[in-house]
Amino acid sequence: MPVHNADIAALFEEIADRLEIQGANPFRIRAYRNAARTLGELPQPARTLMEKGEDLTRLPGIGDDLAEKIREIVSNGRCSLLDRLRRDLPPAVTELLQIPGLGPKRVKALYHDLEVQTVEQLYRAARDGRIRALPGFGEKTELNILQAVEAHASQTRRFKLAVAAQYADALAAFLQAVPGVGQVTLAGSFRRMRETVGDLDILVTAATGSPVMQRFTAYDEVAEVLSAGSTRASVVLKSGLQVDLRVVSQTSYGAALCYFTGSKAHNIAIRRIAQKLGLKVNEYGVFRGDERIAGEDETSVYQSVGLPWIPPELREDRGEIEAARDGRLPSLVEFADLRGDLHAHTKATDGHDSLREMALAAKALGLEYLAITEHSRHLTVAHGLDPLRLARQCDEIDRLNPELDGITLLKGIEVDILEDGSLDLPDDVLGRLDLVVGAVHSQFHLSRAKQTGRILRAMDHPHFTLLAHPSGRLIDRREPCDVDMLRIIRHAKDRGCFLELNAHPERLDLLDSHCQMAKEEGVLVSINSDAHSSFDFANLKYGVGQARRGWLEKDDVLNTRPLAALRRLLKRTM
Ligand code: DGT
Ligand code: CA
Ligand code: CA
Repeated sequence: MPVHNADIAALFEEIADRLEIQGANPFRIRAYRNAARTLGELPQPARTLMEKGEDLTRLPGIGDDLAEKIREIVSNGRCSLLDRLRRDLPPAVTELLQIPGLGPKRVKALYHDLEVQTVEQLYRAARDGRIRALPGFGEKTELNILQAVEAHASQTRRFKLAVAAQYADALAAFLQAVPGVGQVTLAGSFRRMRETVGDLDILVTAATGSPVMQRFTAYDEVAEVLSAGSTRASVVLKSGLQVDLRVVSQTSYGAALCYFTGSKAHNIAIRRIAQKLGLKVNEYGVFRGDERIAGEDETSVYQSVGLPWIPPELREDRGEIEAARDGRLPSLVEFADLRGDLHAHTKATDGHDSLREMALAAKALGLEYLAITEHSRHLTVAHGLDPLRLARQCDEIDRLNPELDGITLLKGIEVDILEDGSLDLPDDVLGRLDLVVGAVHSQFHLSRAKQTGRILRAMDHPHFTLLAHPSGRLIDRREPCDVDMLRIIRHAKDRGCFLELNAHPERLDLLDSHCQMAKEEGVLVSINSDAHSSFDFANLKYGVGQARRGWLEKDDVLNTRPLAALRRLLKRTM
């Protein structure tokens, strides 16, 4: 059975949850949570690393003990520690932790005093007024629980793109190997590179008699088959991710791909144009009366309504159809256009690899420069650099560069923007660097006026180059800061500085709509990995996806510039 990184992460999360309910040592709990994050965000499967003989303890937050647990999970699909913990408390109990307001202590009390094990039992206990009597709960808490359970039930879970990709890649490879299967294509929001996906939509072509449906529903990771017919089936994987599969004929492949790529709003807009032309568009083709006039490939479908092919990332009915009609479609940036990366960490702070290891990994991806931008001292949890340690790193980079072939390290810093808009390091220290990346890492809840003013003031510093993860949002975990992004972008324009599109799967920040705004205002965007280990450069592809959703072209992206041209642009601020 293929064990995905996301599955290992889920097991570690569950261990942490259970330890927390047991009241275990907080450091031990945090170690499992950190390990879960590391695994969840790791672009390469842990299994592949193991097979290549890589040392797992090189991963952030993974020591000998956790490495051993990863090996155990990958080999056996289970973890003996978790099995033991599950004997102490039934499996569903951890689900209760998902309810806002219920921490481990309360979950423990609900289980021991009321035998509440599931969300449903929790709902009934609250509705029947049995919870208010528990010590430390009360009537108000009971009401809050009731409301929280109702809100929880109406929430549909979405998967981060990078997490969905782990399941999608494995499943696509599995389907591709089924006898008689021709093409296998991921459609839906996954193909449009949305930052999260609700479910996977897979299209396959298959020869008559191909067992693709039987194999699909019998896939090892399927937890539940929702429906299964001769041309369509839906399943839920053990991870909770739903997958819809369609078998389509070669003649309607393009029409089906258009239809199931969506978005729904885009499809509706296309159908409206078709109607005006007296045509009917559906997932089987484009028809004039009974005659099929297009549908074998996507280009023929668009052509039949008088449009050029539109890249999937643009298909949101946000102006792409008008742009296509007027011949104004952007020529979107591609991964191969990237010449460098302007945001990365090493083990000098909270990263995991050395300068040389990071440089070689970036070079292996085809990059010609990499900026090292450690945290500054204010970020104590990351062991941020003070002026002395920064100076030492600069010396080290100067020594290392002549030894490196085909890649150049740039000297930078990810300096904290303090609450009043000042920077965490003095101007003369920043002046020695090739670039200064400024970042908000604290006080996320300032008022719109204060938060915006703070960032504008930071940009006024003579050496400020690039605003890191401009909205500060973490997908599913933290809302974007309340800022006036248009003002920030215009200020960047005035000051000659740039905005980052942070490609970390949890961030994907700049948001796509703000990419468009930056493009319109003429501010360049830098697609950066924010790599904390040599594996993380692989995340750049999700950053490119987000940039494409934001209509960015090669010339709109700072780090598509060759090094010499980049240096000229950086000079304006240094
Ligand atoms: P998701 O799964 O929520 O992340 O988003 P999508 O876009 O993948 O949506 P999904 O899986 O419900 O459907 C896949 C595609 O199928 C969708 O992008 C467009 C197409 N589709 C689904 N329902 C309809 C519909 O009622 N009308 C039209 N025109 N297209 C639809
Ligand atoms: Ca979908
Ligand atoms: Ca679907």
